Amino acid sequence: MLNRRTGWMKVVVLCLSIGLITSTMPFSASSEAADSGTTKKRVQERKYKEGEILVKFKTGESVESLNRTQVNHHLIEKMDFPQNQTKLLSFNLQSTIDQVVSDLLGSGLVEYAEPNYERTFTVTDPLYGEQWGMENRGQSISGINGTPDIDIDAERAWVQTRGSNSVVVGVIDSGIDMSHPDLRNRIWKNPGEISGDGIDNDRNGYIDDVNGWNFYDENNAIFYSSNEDAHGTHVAGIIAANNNNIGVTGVAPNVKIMPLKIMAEGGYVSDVLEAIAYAKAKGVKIINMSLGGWTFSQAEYDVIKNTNALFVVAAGNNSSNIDGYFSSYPAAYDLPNIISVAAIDNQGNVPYWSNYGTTSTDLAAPGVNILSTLPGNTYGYYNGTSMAAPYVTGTAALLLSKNRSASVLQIKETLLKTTTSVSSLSWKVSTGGMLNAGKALNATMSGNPVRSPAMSPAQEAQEVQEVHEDNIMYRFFQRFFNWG
Ligand SMILES: [Ca+2]
Ligand SMILES: [Ca+2]
Ligand SMILES: [Ca+2]
Ligand SMILES: [Ca+2]
Repeated sequence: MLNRRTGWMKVVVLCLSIGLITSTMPFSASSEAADSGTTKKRVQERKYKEGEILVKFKTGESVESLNRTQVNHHLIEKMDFPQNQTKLLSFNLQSTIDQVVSDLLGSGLVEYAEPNYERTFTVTDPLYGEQWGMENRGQSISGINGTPDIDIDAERAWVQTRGSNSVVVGVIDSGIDMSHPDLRNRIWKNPGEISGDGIDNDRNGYIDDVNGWNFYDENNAIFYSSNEDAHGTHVAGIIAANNNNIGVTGVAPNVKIMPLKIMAEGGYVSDVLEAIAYAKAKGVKIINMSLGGWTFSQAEYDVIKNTNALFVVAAGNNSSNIDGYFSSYPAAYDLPNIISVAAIDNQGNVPYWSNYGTTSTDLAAPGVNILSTLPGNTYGYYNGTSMAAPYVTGTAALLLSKNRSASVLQIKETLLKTTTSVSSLSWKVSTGGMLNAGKALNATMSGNPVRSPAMSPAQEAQEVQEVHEDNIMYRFFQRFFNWG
């Protein structure tokens, strides 16, 4: 097994510093599901629309028949549902819902009266309470109490969409355990390829590439071993794990993942180039790259520049300001179709190992104690900017699902303009904020995201100059006060 790759002569060495894994604790879904105290608390909460009540009047009765009760609570008919003889009434906010309900029932004129209860997206995955990055209610994760609302507001996003089956996200990474119950049906299927006939049916140069390709070994085996392919399996689950009754849920649980395996412990730029070309030929618009190295590659830069896709890239885990000499690529390439992602923990702190840079990183996303899928039907917590990037990728996929005609730059702009400001990020990432999927999915996309044509060349020059001065100021502060 050790020798299975001898004979591989690859020239360009990409120094990979992927997925800093400080605590990997695979466990089975059933053993951990029971002790989540937060779930119980949520069930007990009664959420309803303030100042509204649903009422069914007895035959012949109406709001007017209520006389004093109507006046006391200022009851007004808001909506009528004649098919089940029910009305939605509004009432004076000085009255409590319990008073209004009891007065209505006491009148003897109604069959029932109840609050206008809230209905939200139902998350039935038993480990969902551990996924603080989605909704942080202050729950304890690996013994660390979270800060409420340091999260991506996933549930607000899911009200808009959970993603579309026809949106495909490329995952350039290690392999993916496609047989994991939480990833089953989430893996892209090549519509032009017939499985196992030894023929390249869609003539893209790859024989029997039914679910993507393994560029590392040059075959169609997306999964090789639990060790080798844990990283890609974890990343895939953060993006698109099924919203079912098992395990975790992904940010975009209805989209499809295209596995593009380019590495085991490490990989090479040559395979990155091949993987991007493959995804591009299939029309993939969003590509996750939870990988990097400190060497600038002109070839990698050019292929990303010439591909009309959004590349969501991990900033890296070297504790570096990647605006400077010790950088990380592809995160630090100055290209409009790259989003570079730093990590944040469940208390809103940037972990010491996360790379950053107000020019070269855009935003932060949850990257500490992130629970996701692992090979062999298990789950585990990983740390790393490798885990943060897929949160952004999943959100980009939701945006594309909601608006299929959105351009790459519109998606990027929407993600960046809707971040939540977090104080620890103000000198770390260009937006000074963390991903907020809820805000992103509820924002309107602008028509021309690149630059308003109304801006004159002089105004543009001014803007460039201001950005330049900001950077100089930042470097000044950094040098003299040793910030960051
Ligand atoms: Ca929240
Ligand atoms: Ca083929
Ligand atoms: Ca075939
Ligand atoms: Ca699940």
